[in-house]
Amino acid sequence: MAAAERGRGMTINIEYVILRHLQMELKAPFTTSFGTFQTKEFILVEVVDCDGVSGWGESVAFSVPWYSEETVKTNWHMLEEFLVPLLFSKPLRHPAELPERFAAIRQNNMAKAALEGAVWDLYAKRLGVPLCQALGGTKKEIEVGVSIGIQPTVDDLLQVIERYVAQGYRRIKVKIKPGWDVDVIRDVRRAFPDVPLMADANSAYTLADAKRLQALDEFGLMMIEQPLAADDLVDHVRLQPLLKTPICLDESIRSYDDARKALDLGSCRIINIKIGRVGGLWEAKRIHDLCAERGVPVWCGGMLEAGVGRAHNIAITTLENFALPGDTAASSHYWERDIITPEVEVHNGLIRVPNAPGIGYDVDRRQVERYTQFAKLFHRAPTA
Ligand code: OSB
Ligand code: MG
Repeated sequence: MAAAERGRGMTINIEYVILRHLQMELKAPFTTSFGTFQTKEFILVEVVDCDGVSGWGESVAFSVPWYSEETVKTNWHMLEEFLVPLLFSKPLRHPAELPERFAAIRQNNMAKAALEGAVWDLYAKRLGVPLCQALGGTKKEIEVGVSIGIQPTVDDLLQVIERYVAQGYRRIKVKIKPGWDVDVIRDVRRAFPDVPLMADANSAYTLADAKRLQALDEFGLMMIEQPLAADDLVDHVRLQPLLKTPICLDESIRSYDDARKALDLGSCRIINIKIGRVGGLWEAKRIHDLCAERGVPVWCGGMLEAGVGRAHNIAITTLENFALPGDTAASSHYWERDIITPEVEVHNGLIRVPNAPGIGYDVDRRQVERYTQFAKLFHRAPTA
């Protein structure tokens, strides 16, 4: 692509990095099989170049290591002690150089992705192109669904679904766990016979529950997400042939190689790509390309992101093989007031992809300041 070619000759001269620790209240508590989120704490990364241009990234790690082992504090530690120093360690010409540089540090994918994402935003802004274009995305609008947490009662759940169906979301994802599964999905199906529907177990089951999971087959779910252990590829191979419903993996896929192994083994038929979980936009794109080659559809997962993370999700979803609606709901689904302007809006289940350079949304510094609890600036060491 012309823009990418033009980018080859340039250097990215990052002068300093600011890490901010933000805290925002969700509009409503969000409950999964592993716990409830009400307050979201996260790290916002700002990289600033020699001309004062800023790039933005957002860490999707939560305060508690429920979803994965990373937390806000471990991310801060990794960024401060290792990743920011690696970023400054030698000249950088292209953000795609970062995964190799960060490979010196094992795992800690969400910390890596937050910094890599900020550099991608800066890079695209310097090129004067939208981030989606810098990544090779083509869609002008993306289809989105919504992920609905476990509710106090089935009636509550049906009411919430009603609201989102009325808003036009392209599919409904319901969280399940043992005891909140077959009966609940049956009631949802009865109330909404035609809605594209899926269930996310967040690894709440084992192979011993195969019968229970088979009982979900009759409801025509698009997929069941991560039924078994968060680090498993092998038990899922045994489960998939027992089910008609396609298995989609979320937690288990942390890299291109995980995706390759899962597809080779037959652990899943669909992959949920989360930029943070796989270590950044470049790895996300590689997994997307692999799945495209293999005829396996992907979609973009969510981590209850604020606006910056949401904007990155929108950009990656413009790649062609993000063929199924993702979890990138509107800002107003989560927040009274987001940290970007305009906020992410969903009309008729579609998000119009912004075409301003970089992430395409302005970071609202007043809101960022309002939510920031503390911050730290890291300057590139002066060169001799
Ligand atoms: O498994 O996809 C998940 C939220 C927190 C942790 C894990 C998951 C989720 C969601 C919500 O499903 C997606 C979103 O709306 O951001
Ligand atoms: Mg999931």
